[in-house]
Formats: sequence, C-alpha cells, structure tokens
Amino acid sequence: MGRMTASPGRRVLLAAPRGYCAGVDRAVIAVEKALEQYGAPIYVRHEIVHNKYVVQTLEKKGAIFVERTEEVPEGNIVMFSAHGVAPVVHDEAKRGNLATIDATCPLVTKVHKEAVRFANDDFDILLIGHEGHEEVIGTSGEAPDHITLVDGPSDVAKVEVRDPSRVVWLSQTTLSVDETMETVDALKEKFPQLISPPSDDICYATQNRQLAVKQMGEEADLVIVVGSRNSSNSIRLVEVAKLAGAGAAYLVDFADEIEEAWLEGVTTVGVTSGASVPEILVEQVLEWLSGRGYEDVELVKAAEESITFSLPKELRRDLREEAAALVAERTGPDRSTPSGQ
Ligand code: 0O3
Ligand code: SF4
Repeated sequence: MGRMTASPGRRVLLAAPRGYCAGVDRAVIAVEKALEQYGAPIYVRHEIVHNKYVVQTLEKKGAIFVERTEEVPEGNIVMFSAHGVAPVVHDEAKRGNLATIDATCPLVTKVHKEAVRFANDDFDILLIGHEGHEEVIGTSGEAPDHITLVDGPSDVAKVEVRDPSRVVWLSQTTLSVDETMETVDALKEKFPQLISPPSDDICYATQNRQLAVKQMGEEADLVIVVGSRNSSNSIRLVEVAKLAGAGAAYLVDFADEIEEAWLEGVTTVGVTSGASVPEILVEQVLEWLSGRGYEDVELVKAAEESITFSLPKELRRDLREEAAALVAERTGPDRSTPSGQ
C-alpha cells in the first residue's frame, strides 16, 4: 500500500505516562547488568517482565527463562522476576545451590511486607487479585494460612473470615483502580470493620497509565494498547479505555498485528502501552499509523513521573564465586585450596 498524505481530522492521541515503570526499568537493567558482569547464562525464573519483545531480546543476550527453580542447574545464578516470589522459592534456590538476584519491584515487596505484618497480628487478609497471576502467587506465599484471594466483585459472596473484626484487604499492584474499589465496597458491605492497606497497593504507574487512557478513551474511536497477552496491567488498559467510551480497544505486541479494518471510519486513534513495554514498540505503532494518514500526534498528559529505584544489591557481589562455593560446600572441601581459609 502506498503512503497516504495526512488526512483532515485524522489524529493520534498519545498517552503520557505510558510504557516502562520504575520497577520494570530496574528489572530489565538488572538482567543486562548481570549478563555483563557475570557472563551468560543468567537464569531468570519466570519472564522478568511480561513482555514478549523484552524476553526475546534478553534471550538473545544469554538469559535463560525457566518457570521452576528446579530447572536451573546447581552452581548457577538465578534471578527472580519483577512480580516477586514466595519465600518457598528462596528456599528452593538455596536447596539447588544457586546464587540469587531478586528483581522483585520494591512496590511489590512493600505489599509482601504488609501481608507478613498483618498475618503476624493474626488478621485475615483478603488479597484482591487475579487467580494464577505470578504476583498473587508470590504475595499469597508470604502467609498462605492468613490470605484469601478475592478475584473481583463476583468473588465477594463466597468470602469467609474467622473474625470479622480483624480483617484487612490488600491487592495486586496492577489492578483496575475502579474495579478494585467496587470489590472493596462490596467487601465493606459484608465486613463493615474491614481495614484498608496503610498506603495504595495499586502502584503509581498503574494508576497513572489508567488515568491517561481514561482521558483519551473519552475522545478516541479506537485505542491501541501495546503490551503482551499475559501482561495484567496492559490488559487493564484495554478494559479502562473501553469503559471510558473508546469505540474499540485492542492489545498488540507489535505494530504488524494491527488490522487495517480497525481503522474503518476512525478519525481519532489513542495509543498507549503497558508498564512492561519498551518505547521502540510504540514508535513502530506510530510509524504504522502515520503511513495511513494518522500523522498528527497530540500528547494526553495525565501525570508526571520521576520515580526510580536503585538496582538489586546482589549485583555488587561476586555471585559466580558465591554459587561455586555453595556447590563446593555440598561436595566437600576443594583440596586444591589452602586450608584454614
Ligand atoms: O503484573 P503484570 O502482568 O502487569 O506484569 P508486567 O506486564 O510484567 O508489568 C510489570 C508489573 C510488575 C512486574 C508487577 O507489578
Ligand atoms: Fe513496580 Fe508498579 Fe511497575 Fe509493578 S507496575 S513493577 S509495582 S512500579
């Protein structure tokens, strides 16, 4: 198809903020740094973030993604993904003589700590989140006996607690803000003494990306969200766009997944991306649209973001040596090293 000239009225609304959040940026850089410092392979338990392009790119550099800790051969380095892991996973790594790097987002760790604290105070914890999601598995693992998963408002009816005067709700960090409030309202109706988390569990990045897509959804005939199918926060952006009034909203990993038919009768296209999505993928979508007459790009700015996190501290240690020592400990002293040290 030949390149079209800009057509009157056709425009793109580009969400800000969009794409990488501080936790994803940190986790992806951590894998790259580990590869640089320690050399390949670096094993990563679970996709470091839920993005196909990121995973493929890191695989090319020498990262090996596995679902189970037991898949990592002993004496290696394993990194935990940004979504966090249950304490049992740390134990698995110890048993497997692995050196670990924990790339759990500090804002996920914050929720883990809340769970531990409320469980120690013997509260029942109602964890709002999506069943089977990696983050929920990790958080639940902090206090399995105290945590009940509540997967949306329809789950509330079946929730039971030991003592309705000692109940708190916590949540996954990437949920829809509005749907979560619906769930909380329903829970409060059932348990009037329900306590809220000390601060928002749905993180700043999730909230800001939803705010921006909501704003653009009111005006857009079509919203394209760049993100992978297993990315919870990206899927939420599609839902929020539709609820805000967008004519249609689709999730794509790459520009070449956009269908020409989606543009039929469309004047305003909204574009955004999930927290795990590199900007290059958004640029390719903008290029694709520009080639079809949508050249005029306006920014829809909902918030400023400046938060950054420092890299996992384990990157400052010699983890290859640490992993080798763990194996040596199991197999007995290495006779070639002088004793007494
Ligand atoms: O949790 P979600 O499926 O949205 O994960 P992504 O797509 O990797 O995005 C980063 C979010 C995260 C690591 C946990 O909050
Ligand atoms: Fe952390 Fe929020 Fe990003 Fe998740 S979405 S990695 S909680 S900053």
